[in-house]
Amino acid sequence: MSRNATFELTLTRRIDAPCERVYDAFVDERVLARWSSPRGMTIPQVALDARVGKGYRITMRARDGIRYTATGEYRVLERPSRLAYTWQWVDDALPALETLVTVVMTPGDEGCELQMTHSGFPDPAMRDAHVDGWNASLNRLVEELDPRGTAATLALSGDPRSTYTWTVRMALAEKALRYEMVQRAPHSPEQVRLHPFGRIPALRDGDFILFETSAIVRYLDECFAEPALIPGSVRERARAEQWVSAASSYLYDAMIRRYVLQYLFPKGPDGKPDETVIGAARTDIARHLAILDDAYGEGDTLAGASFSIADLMLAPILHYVSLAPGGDELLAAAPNVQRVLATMQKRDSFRATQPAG
Ligand SMILES: N[C@@H](CCC(=O)N[C@@H](CS)C(=O)NCC(=O)O)C(=O)O
Repeated sequence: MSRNATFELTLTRRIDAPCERVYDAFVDERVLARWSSPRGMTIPQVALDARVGKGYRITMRARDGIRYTATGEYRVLERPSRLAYTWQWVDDALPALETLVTVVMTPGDEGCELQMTHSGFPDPAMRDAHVDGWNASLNRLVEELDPRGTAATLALSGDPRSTYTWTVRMALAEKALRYEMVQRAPHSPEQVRLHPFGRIPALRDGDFILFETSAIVRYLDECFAEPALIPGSVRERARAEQWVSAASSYLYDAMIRRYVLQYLFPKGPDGKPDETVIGAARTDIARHLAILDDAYGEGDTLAGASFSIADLMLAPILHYVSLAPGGDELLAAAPNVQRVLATMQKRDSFRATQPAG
């Protein structure tokens, strides 16, 4: 390590597990292979000999197939409180500089306090380039060891009745992810702290906060591989994006804002639903449903052969239309949409997330 290599990063995690298990997760090949890369990457190879002076080799593989390999030598192995090992990337794309990882584990009231320091970076930029990767890997470590699983890092803020929140909840259910549902009203001060525009939902993953339903579903899809909710081919991916955009820009506006919400929160004369607004919305909805009816044809999905983000956006919107006064009549004129909605309503992810009442 060079004498100028003075920059370091320190991250901490409280893990609901004994320090022995946390320590072992760093030196057990099989466990290390489950967490030692950011989500969305696989770990095709882990080999190690956990003795001072001996070493390890970890290969990570990104979705685009590019492999990144780190190797190093163990310097300190004091179970269950401390370990230190050198870290060096062996790929051309990354700096082959030797750095040092030190992990200190301290028993706390609720499990183990972990402090990880990665030191020896020659400049702040190189140090900063490692922060996201470590944060994401430590999130996986927490999931690996904490009985609450991903609930330890994933929290969705919103209202289960909102169509956008429901879409994200369906995505989480499709991927069988555990998470904490935090009930928040739009524009509440707590929500504005996560989502500067005040809308719902927003996702928190550890210290990473994300808003906009489509971005959240894409993030979940990249982080948690199966089942894929974003189609694999270029054209199908573009098609999915087309329908996500149409759902947000046109369908939500007519079907939810100007129709369903007019009944739930009437703003017309005498506190009644505004029939003028509803009449105009129904005209647009009939047109929109005809477009969707054509797009679905005899199929059950909008982009490619599998259920995707596009269908996830539509499921709650169409369901609410079916519940609104006169909604059945609108849907009856679009038999393909009616059939697709019935299929969606039978999905486990739909049933598991259907708002109460
Ligand atoms: N573009 C946002 C839209 C989210 C949104 O509009 N959510 C509704 C609830 S379904 C909301 O927060 N409405 C409050 C408002 O319109 O001020 C997304 O994709 O997440």
